[in-house]
Amino acid sequence: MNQRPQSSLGTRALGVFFMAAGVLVAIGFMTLAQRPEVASVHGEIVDTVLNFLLVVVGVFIVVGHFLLGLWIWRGAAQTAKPGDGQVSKGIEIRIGIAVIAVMAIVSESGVIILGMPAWEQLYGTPPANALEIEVVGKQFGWIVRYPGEDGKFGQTLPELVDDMDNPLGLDDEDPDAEDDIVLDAVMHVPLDRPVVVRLRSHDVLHSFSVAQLRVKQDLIPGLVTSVQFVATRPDTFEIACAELCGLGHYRMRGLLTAESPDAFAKWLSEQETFQ
Ligand SMILES: [Cu+2]
Repeated sequence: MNQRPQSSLGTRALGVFFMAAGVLVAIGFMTLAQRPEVASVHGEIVDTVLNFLLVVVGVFIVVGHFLLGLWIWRGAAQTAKPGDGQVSKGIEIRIGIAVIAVMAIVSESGVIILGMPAWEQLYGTPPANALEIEVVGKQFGWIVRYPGEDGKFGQTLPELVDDMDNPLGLDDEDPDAEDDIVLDAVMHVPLDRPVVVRLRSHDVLHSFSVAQLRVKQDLIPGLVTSVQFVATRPDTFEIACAELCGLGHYRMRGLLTAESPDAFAKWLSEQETFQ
C-alpha cells in the first residue's frame, strides 16, 4: 500500500491537467482573431451562426473538460470497492447518451434555425433585378464575364479556348457573344443589388471565396454552380481560391470592387466588349 500516495498524486495531476485545458480553451475562444468586417446582407447571419457555434461548442468543451478533471480529482481520493463499477454502469451509459443527444440537438437545430435565412439568400431563386456575372476558374486564375447590354451570355466552345486571345472560347458567330465583357481576375459589383455569380471550372476543383462577403462556393468541373449576395460596403476585396487546386493555388487571386450603382455603370461602360 505504500505506492498509493504516489499514484493518487499522479491522478490528481491528471485532473488538474484537464481543468487547465478547459481554462486554456476558454482563453483561446475569448482571444480569437476577429473575422474581417462583414460586407454583405447574408454575411450578418453567417456571423451569427458562427458565433452561436463558437459559444455552444466552447461551453461544451470547457464544461466537459472541467467535469472530467473534477471527477478524476475526486476519484483519486476514493478507494474502489469490489462491484462499484458494475452497479452504476447502466446509468452512466444512459446519462452519456442523453448528454450527447442534447448537445447534438442544441447545436444542430440552432444552426438550422439561424442559418436558413442565409441559405435562402445564398441559394434561393434570384430576384428579377439580379445582376448575373460569370466567374470561370482555371489553373491558376479567374476569368470574369459580364453578359453585356443584351443581358445574355454568348455561347462558349472548348475548341475555341485560347489563353491569350479568347480565354473562355467565346463563339464569334453567336450574336449574344458580341457584347460580352471578359476580364482577367477583376470584378466589380454594384452595392445593394443582388448579384448572382455563376461558376464554372476549366480544369479541376476550385472555390470562389470572398471573406468579407462571407461567400465561399466550390467550382466543379462539368457543372455550373452559383452563389448570390448583396454587397453592402464599398471597398475592394480579395477573391481567393479556397480549394487546393495545384502548385499555383496560392497565386490564384482576383479583386472584387463593390461600389455605388453609378460608379459601377460607368466602370462597366468603359470595359472592352468581345467584338
Ligand atoms: Cu484554384
